[in-house]
Amino acid sequence: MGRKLVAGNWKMNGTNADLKEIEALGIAWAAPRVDIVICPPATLVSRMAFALGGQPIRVGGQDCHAEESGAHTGDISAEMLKDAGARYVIVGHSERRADHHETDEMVRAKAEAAHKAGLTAIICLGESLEQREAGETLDVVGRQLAASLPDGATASNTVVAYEPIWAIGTGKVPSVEQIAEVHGALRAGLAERFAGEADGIRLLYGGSVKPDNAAEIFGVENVDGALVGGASLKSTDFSPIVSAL
Ligand code: G2H
Repeated sequence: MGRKLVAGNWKMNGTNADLKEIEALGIAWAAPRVDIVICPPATLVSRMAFALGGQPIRVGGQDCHAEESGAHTGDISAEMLKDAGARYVIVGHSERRADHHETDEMVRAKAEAAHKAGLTAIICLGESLEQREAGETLDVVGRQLAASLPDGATASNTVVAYEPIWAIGTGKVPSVEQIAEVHGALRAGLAERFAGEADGIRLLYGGSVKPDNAAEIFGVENVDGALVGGASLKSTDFSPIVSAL
């Protein structure tokens, strides 16, 4: 198992003025034991990477196109993110899957593009409330894991984030038993396909992670960190989450 990882997903929030939140983080002390990534909107990737300078906090994109370049107005390629200073990119977030009709196949192609550019792909998956209530959770995430991860996934180029859609931005969090069940199934799924790499591919939990529930979530077996949305926007919320890991 590599080092634990906390990634902040700013979603469509943040302007230049918010870079002060990064400066205020004051979590360089956590760096020897925790990998820290912030994924701001694309407009801030370059500025944030520059602002972080030599600090051991990495910058990530929130999405990338599957192709390197071309006639895709409004899109950004993995190479462009790399060039702007990013080291990570989130792909397949449920908001992208819903708002932009992204399929597992598209997510897999984006993850392949990220790998080709030398970025680590944070591949998101998770069930809807209807699927959870129908008892389909393990089938759904198993299918997403199989179809969204490229064959070339390794411990260094891939992170998987389990984000139950019903827990995103709602304040609802699955029980530790529910998280343990899904993360255990994901680890087994990785072991079946990636053998020696499986233990090193980090499994993040995402969905309403806050300072007051982070320690409990991080105590669950097979949870290697978190993908944090709302609580990553303010240093006063994000710092205690990092310290809980
Ligand atoms: C889930 C998560 C971050 P939040 O989308 O990816 O957001 O922590 O606001 O639920």
